[in-house]
Amino acid sequence: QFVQNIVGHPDFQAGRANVDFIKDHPELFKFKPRLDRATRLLSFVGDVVVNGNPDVKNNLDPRRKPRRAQLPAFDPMAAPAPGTKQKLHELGPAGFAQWLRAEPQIHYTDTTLRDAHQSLLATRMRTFDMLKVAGAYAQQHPQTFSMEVWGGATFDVAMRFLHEDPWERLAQLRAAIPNILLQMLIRGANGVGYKAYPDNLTEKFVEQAAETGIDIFRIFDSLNWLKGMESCIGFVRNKTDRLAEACICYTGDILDPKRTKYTLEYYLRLAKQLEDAGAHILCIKDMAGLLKPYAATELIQGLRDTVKLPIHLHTHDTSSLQAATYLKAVEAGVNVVDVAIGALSGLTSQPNFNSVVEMLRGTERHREFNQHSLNEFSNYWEAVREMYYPFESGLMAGTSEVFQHEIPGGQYSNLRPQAASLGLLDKFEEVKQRFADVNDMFGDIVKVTPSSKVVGDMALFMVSNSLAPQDVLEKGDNLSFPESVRELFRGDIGQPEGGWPAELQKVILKDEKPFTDRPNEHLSPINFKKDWKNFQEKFPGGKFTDLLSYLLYPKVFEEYWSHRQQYGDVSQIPTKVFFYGLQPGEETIIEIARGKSVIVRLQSVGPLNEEGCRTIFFSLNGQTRNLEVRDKS
Ligand code: 3PY
Ligand code: ZN
Repeated sequence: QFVQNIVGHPDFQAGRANVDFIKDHPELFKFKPRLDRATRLLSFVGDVVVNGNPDVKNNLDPRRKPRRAQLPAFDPMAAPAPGTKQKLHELGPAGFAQWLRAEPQIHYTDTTLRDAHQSLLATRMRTFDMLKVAGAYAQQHPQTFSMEVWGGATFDVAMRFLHEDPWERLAQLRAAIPNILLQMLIRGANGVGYKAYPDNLTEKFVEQAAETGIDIFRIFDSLNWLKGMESCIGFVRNKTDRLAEACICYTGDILDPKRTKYTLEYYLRLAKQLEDAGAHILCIKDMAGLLKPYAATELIQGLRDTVKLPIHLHTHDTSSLQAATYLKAVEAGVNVVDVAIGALSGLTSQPNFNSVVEMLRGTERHREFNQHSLNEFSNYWEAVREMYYPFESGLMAGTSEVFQHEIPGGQYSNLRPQAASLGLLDKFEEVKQRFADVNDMFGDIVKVTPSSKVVGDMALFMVSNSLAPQDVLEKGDNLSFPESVRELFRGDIGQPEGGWPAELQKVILKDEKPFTDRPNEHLSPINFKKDWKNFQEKFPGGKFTDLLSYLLYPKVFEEYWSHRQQYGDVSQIPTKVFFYGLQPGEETIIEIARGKSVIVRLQSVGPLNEEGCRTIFFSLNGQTRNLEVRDKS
């Protein structure tokens, strides 16, 4: 604290600190008393009790009474059986890829802890609910190929809304799941962000993610631009002993003769380039769920003939057809498919793990799973999901509309609240239509984060300003387009197949010059030595992984950090209490440190006092504690 007081002092920062600096400033010795861990967590709970959790408070439904989730059966004393993690260690990445390609039975990736909740619940699943069952899952289902647990939007959402450290989440999951490969989604040169980052930052990020627990890096580019993926594939191959899984993002429809841009030949060519760039595994990333069953047959047969890599299929079940796609893909020789546990599957999430296993039972490619246990996990997640109701997307049934609008599953659950925040919820149908129009205007591009976000931004911009597609070109000179649209057309996130439509590009960029080389070439590399030193001064006690979070998301990290200083590690608070607080007389247990729990009971909330605060009476392990909480209403 003393050092903090010194370096934070304006005179010190302005270089006006002479030998008498400490003597002249007695206030440097004034320390804010550091609250103990339990009190800091209590003050968070107290704040939610008085003011609500800002992330849900405008979306509450008092009729909802989330149930207590029942944990699946497992033996806490038994070690999990060895799985793919040990196999990778034994064979090394190249040997592992060869082994996988030759596997006769189908493999499954469980996406429950990443894409499923990103696509259904706006990425809000907390580490708390994951850790409750992670160890049990590792023990009960060690034959799972991999678990997607990290990356994509989870990285920033963990800090931004859940006030959690994403690196700690990963480390904790790694410790709980020592036997199954853990995988992440990385947006190539855009890392886990929405823009290009200096290459040496992505390189450090990859190294650190591998060290913390990632085994498979699923790498994609939001425009299928090879240059956006090559360096990341190289970092995984050359700087780690983990697996580089490179993606072809699937868009359009290879069976539709009118769609001539993204043909079977296009995908096969890209797959070969990814193999040549060093990928160990090839992923078909069908982010919107557009790969229809008979198209899957053609694509997977074509890929098996074109590359020697194992093939991993990812889809979203938005249309509710994708189990049929998996059936055809399995028949055509796909090696791994992505599924989510029953209660977090379907709609904009992945197909249902429990049901897909049953679909293949009795066939040659079936892999045995304990269905009773899978259903226990599903029941657990069903009860947990009830606590996240404010984040549900509102999509009630599968929709074939997705074949028109092509909105990715992971974006759908976010686009609605984005539209709502602009007062456009009643015009959501129009937003979806504009999404499709914008895709046409942009030249039919691959739409996945971050390119899909830009298409969404443009669609919302057009609906807000009552603009039809022809208006954009006609009135474009007088329009000021969203910043993300200008960045896209400038080349900030890469180049699309066939380039940008020139006329629209001119209207959007006006006099600004676009570039066509790698956006990363325009960025100075990070000076880690200098930045680490500055970081430690600004955030004393911060870890190296915190520096990476800061470099990727400076503002989000700063807010996360100050929350952490004020309240401690809130990931320990049970989800119901985290979002909804406690009612007078209600009790909860919080594990404040490994093996050390406290029982917290809310006794009463006092009236508003003259300072605008309320006194809250808690009992902590039976002893009364009162706290002053500012009422922000
Ligand atoms: C992400 O990048 O977050 C995605 O899930 C893309 O599908
Ligand atoms: Zn996805």
